[in-house]
Amino acid sequence: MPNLTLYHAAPSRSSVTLWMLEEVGEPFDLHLLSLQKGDNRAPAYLAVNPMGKVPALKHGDAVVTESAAICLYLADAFPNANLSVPIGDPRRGPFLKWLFFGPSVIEPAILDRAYKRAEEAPRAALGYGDFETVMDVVAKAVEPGPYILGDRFTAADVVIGSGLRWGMMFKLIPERPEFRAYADRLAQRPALQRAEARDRELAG
Ligand SMILES: N[C@@H](CCC(=O)N[C@@H](CS)C(=O)NCC(=O)O)C(=O)O
Repeated sequence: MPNLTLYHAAPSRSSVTLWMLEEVGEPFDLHLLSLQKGDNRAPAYLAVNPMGKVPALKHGDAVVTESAAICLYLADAFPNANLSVPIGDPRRGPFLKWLFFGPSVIEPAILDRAYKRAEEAPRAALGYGDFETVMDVVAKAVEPGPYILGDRFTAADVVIGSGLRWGMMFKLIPERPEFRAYADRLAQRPALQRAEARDRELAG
């Protein structure tokens, strides 16, 4: 019996971690929740993630929440999948930077633009600064390719790639040629194709 369980709603932010699990290649169970039916607010699930949000991952007795944290956890827990950058390797710095950049910079920049605040916050107070700078920085990072750290695909691509794919799909970010080319490269990955097919099946 797999000792990995993903609490998942299809499709949602937990799809990021479904893709990551497919990249890792270890057997896992899916515990499907319906956000529409409010399964995520039921006491049994709040005992797993008191935030009432997906994803959550159980690995034995360990529970990990937050999609980027789950990606990093899996990358480190299963080194044979070669999706992490080990401590001591100088590329560990950029690897962590991009893992954190997804949820703490790209996502808030996109959502603040989509849902305007009553009062605009000063640039210096916003962790992401401003939307245009975020887009420029990410475009420059993914342009050389094929991946965000160069020739090695890592968990950071799952996080950053998912953000860009989602942003373009909902037209929340400009479809820059650098983003499109990077997303197209990622779309070639069999693990992403498997995760998408599974989500389609689950959502259908
Ligand atoms: N920071 C969290 C965000 C998770 C999140 O917002 N998940 C959404 C699905 S896309 C959710 O569970 N929404 C249900 C709700 O808040 O009621 C992460 O990246 O894992």
